[in-house]
Amino acid sequence: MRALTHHIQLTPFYLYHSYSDFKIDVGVFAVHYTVTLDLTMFSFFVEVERKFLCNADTLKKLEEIGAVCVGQQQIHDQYFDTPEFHLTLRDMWLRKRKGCWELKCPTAEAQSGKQGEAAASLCTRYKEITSLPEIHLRVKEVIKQDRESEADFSQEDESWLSKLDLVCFAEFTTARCSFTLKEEGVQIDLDQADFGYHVGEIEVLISEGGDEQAALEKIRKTAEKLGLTGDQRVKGKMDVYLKRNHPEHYAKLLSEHIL
Ligand code: V4E
Repeated sequence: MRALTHHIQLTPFYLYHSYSDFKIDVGVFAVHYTVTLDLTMFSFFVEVERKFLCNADTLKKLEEIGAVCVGQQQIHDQYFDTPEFHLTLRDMWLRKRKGCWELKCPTAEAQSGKQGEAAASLCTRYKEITSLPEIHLRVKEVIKQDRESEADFSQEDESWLSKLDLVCFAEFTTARCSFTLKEEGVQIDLDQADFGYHVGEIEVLISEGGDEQAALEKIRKTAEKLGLTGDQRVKGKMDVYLKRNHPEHYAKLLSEHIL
């Protein structure tokens, strides 16, 4: 995820981590000290997003409202879960994208079931975590494996996956065109998945605890400019992929109101 990835990956903190006792050993140049680690110490970005259906007019509309194309890319995603769906049944989405690990988790507000006004209910909010040690900690917490799962957390070493019984359940490639609006912080992506689904998303990134109302308002205004009139949430790529390829997994997520 664009700015987010860079921000977190450039944080010069993680020289060595040990999670077995929830301690982190931070060695920065000549200084060495140990601090107690818990999840409240991490700060995250939250992606507020509204998906929409694209049609023949979408590109023209984007041009009319002054959206600027900032790039095109092919995105190959692999999603992982246990055979019992420990992660996805908690609305946690672990994926490998461009060789990097990402975990999307619901925000505290989403978990408490708080519903907003109609426009807000068309949007999703997910924390995006890109630090592999943080991802491992959260995944391990959910899977609650008895087995020890220490790993060296390099992007290349994937032994932690099998230790946590994680397998790839979805894999697809998306052709994405990204646009920005003058209004700062709004990105619009037009996605064409290789299994034939075309979907757009209006997205604003905020820091955790940031101004969600402002983000929702930017999304509402952008949707209005694009002439989006639907009052139903639009399905994401995973929804369509699972329905077609893994109907049992899909049915389970539907029955638990995850999708
Ligand atoms: C959060 C989530 C999933 C993970 C993928 O999220 P998504 O926003 O679809 O990813 P992508 O690649 O389109 O965007 P990027 O991350 O690059 O910005 S799969 C299912 N969910 C939950 C979910 C949901 N319940 N409803 C909607 C409308 N979207 C996602």
